[in-house]
Amino acid sequence: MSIAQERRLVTPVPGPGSLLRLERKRRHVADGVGTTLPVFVVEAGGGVLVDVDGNHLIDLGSGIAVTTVGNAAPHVVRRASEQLAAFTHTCFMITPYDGYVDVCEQLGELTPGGHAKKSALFNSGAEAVENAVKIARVATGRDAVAVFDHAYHGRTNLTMAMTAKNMPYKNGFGPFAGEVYRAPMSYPFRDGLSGPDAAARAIDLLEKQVGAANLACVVIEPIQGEGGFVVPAPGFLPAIAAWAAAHDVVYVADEIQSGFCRTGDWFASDHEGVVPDLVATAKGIAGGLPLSAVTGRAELMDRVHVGGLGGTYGGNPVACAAALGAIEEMREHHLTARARAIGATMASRLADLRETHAVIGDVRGRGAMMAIELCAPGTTEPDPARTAAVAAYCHAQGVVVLTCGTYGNVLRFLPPLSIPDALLAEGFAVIAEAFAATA
Ligand code: PLZ
Repeated sequence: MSIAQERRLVTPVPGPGSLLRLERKRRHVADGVGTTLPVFVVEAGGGVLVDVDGNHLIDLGSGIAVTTVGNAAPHVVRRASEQLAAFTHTCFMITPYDGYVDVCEQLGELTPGGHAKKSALFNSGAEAVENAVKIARVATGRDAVAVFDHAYHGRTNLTMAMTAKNMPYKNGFGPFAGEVYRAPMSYPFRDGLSGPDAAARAIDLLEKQVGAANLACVVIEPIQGEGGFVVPAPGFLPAIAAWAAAHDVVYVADEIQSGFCRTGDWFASDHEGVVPDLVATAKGIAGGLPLSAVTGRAELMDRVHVGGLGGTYGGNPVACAAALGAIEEMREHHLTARARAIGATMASRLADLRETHAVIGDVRGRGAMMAIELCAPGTTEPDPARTAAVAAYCHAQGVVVLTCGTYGNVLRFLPPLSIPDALLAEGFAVIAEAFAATA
């Protein structure tokens, strides 16, 4: 690893070089494209981001759960570079190439369930979700789509409709796609319901307000991402999946944020042995290159007419090569086990922190996808101000943490699985400091 794996601040964060560039950004980049921490990055790897001023920051965000195998991971760089030099694009729909088929073969092996599977590749997570809905609609001949409270599925027109939170994702951007229905999610910290009881509540709403016979699919994040790292109570996902199967409703797992070793299994659905009909993946799949996929039961995938799925860039050869490199990293470095180890460390640090800071109402997550929810002590009343203050302190001290949640009161931790233990420990020491300093 050529980048020193240490936190090193040589200027304030952001430093003068970043501030100059931020001014340029203001002139040339649309204001609608926001920035969490405006340090301009020149290099990254292991658990470190290096900025233009020479600051070394600890990365606890992985570019929103993307660089799971680490930034510029060796197998990703090697395979993508070789592919870049060979050819950059043909369009798989015009003249195909092996990399695309190789990725689909890997997806069939790695996603939950031993049944015959096929895949189609796209560019972004939102595109994968849209295509899963298209497939489910054709296969069932039905229109309606069920989603959940706090869900996040993307920023395109259909996926905005499927996303729950108005600001910043939807405000003013309507009208939205129709036939999208929202059911209550299992949110143990807020509803106190068991998994089966929360599932019964959701199913009752769908049956009374939509009707199972009208539903093409239910789309659910097995652990919610942007919505607050909500982990449904045990039994919730299996009950929803069983109900969907009983009514020929396609069960779609959106594993875009939770997939590819992040939670300590290949996919979050694996934890409870749920076998989705369709799985949408993206983010961690290709170590940072844009690639996404829908993988599912072969007979379901093949219901779509020839030419019905595609796009100019979907399954770009360089992105596919990167995905094969990322999967090689995951297998070679046993990254599911690494995610569990990182998760155990983070869970114990966060549990300690909760002992001293009553503002931490809940510690949750799985593997290297952990979060804390901040509330007025002893209540579920969100404290977004304290959340923002803790995040700002961490950023100023060179630790990249992200917030999320419907109420903006969740701090989430998504380190690259290539982060050294010492750096992870230092990151959490800074987080502890941040709680003390903002008390
Ligand atoms: N489904 C579960 O987490 C992307 C969004 C960041 P795209 N989450 C990060 C932002 O503010 O735009 C996401 C997700 C889940 C779908 C998506 C959408 O994936 O690749 O951003 O389209």
